[in-house]
Amino acid sequence: MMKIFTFIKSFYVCSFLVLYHPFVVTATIKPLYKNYSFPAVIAFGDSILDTGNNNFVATIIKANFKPYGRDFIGGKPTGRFCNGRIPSDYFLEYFGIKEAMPAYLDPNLSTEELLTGVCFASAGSGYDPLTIELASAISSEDQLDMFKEYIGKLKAAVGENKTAEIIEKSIFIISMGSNDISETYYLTPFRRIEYDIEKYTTMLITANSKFVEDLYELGARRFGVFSLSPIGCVPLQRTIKGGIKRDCVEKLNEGALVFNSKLITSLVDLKKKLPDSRVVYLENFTLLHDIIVNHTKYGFENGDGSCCGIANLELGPLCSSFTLKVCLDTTQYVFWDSYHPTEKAYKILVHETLNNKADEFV
Ligand SMILES: *[C@@H]1O[C@H](CO)[C@@H](O)[C@H](O)[C@H]1NC(C)=O
Ligand SMILES: *[C@@H]1O[C@H](CO)[C@@H](O)[C@H](O)[C@H]1NC(C)=O
Ligand SMILES: *[C@@H]1O[C@H](CO)[C@@H](O)[C@H](O)[C@H]1NC(C)=O
Ligand SMILES: *[C@@H]1O[C@H](CO)[C@@H](O)[C@H](O)[C@H]1NC(C)=O
Ligand SMILES: CC(=O)N[C@H]1CO[C@H](CO)[C@@H](O)[C@@H]1O
Repeated sequence: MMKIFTFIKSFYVCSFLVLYHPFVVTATIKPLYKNYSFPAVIAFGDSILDTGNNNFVATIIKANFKPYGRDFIGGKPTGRFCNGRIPSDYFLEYFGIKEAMPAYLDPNLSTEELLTGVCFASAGSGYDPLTIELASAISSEDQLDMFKEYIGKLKAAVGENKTAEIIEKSIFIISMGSNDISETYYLTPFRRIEYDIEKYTTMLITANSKFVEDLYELGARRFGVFSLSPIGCVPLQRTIKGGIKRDCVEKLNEGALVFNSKLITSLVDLKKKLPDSRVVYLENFTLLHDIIVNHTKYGFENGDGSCCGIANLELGPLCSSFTLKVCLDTTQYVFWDSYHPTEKAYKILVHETLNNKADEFV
């Protein structure tokens, strides 16, 4: 019985993929992680996780044109800020669910896609309302509203009880805060008038806790929250603030570390406060810092430049078919554009992190 069901399910998924997404024909359906089955992974946050929602939003922060997606399945630009797949996709793959996470705003989503995980993240987003205003991205509140609408769709498809079960057993990943700190706080003057970095990060962490609690109220139980990465070491910041040697901008990295230490504490508190929850801190600062600085150890030739562009400033519309140079071999670069890692770097990060942390979601 189980076998037949699995077969029918695989057949259904594969035919769907063949018909509508011819670039994902090799999707492997392997529903068990050890002895546990996570039905779906669902993502909220910013460009680290956005798989294409911004394609449907009036913002200039988009990546649905070449050379973005050059190494993605089918070589297709999808709106991912990367040459290929991003952490949302690698989470799903790690747990054997599917190869790629569709954006919730994609109008062509099948029921099967909804049931196995979609993305609500929006590039440029953050917890600070000013970040949303500056980027015209989808706010955390709006991402939550989209999620409520999604729950309605699941109920219509599989009923109340099955929906509750899916929400309870699935993994919710959240990545927010980078844009608040590196853009809104350090690049514009507005917030620094009222807040020092201590107060500002406290505000962000409070917003993160509220976001997790709101998801919990809606039935979610398994949360993974990303730490901030070494935001001072991205090619863009090195170029504009790193001086003649393009050093990492320590002030930004320190801001990220303040955020991370508060995040660790707040996640421990949340875990205690929310019965039956798993709240997992997904660290990547240390590892990404090591990958950037000691890049040769990981098989990269270039740790501080961006593959797309010549000025190490190219991002979004500046990394397009008009860009003067795009590197030939992306696997030699830690960074794809002036802000975002390549898929090779992302894959190392997700695998290392989940090798340490995946059991905590069970
Ligand atoms: C899965 O469950 C079986 C039977 O209970 C057990 O023998 C096995 O060790 C479990 N495997 C893992 C990876 O937990
Ligand atoms: C949705 O599918 C239709 C028909 O295949 C296609 O024309 C359209 O471009 C698709 N829309 C998106 C956003 O992928
Ligand atoms: C849904 O769950 C409730 C409570 O466990 C149960 O009473 C009800 O029969 C279930 N409904 C369906 C359609 O399975
Ligand atoms: C780079 O590698 C050296 C030697 O293993 C190590 O001491 C240092 O901490 C690493 N740098 C980073 C930023 O991780
Ligand atoms: C929590 C976690 O997974 N931390 C890891 C981050 O990366 C460093 C460097 O590889 C590991 O040592 C940590 O265990």
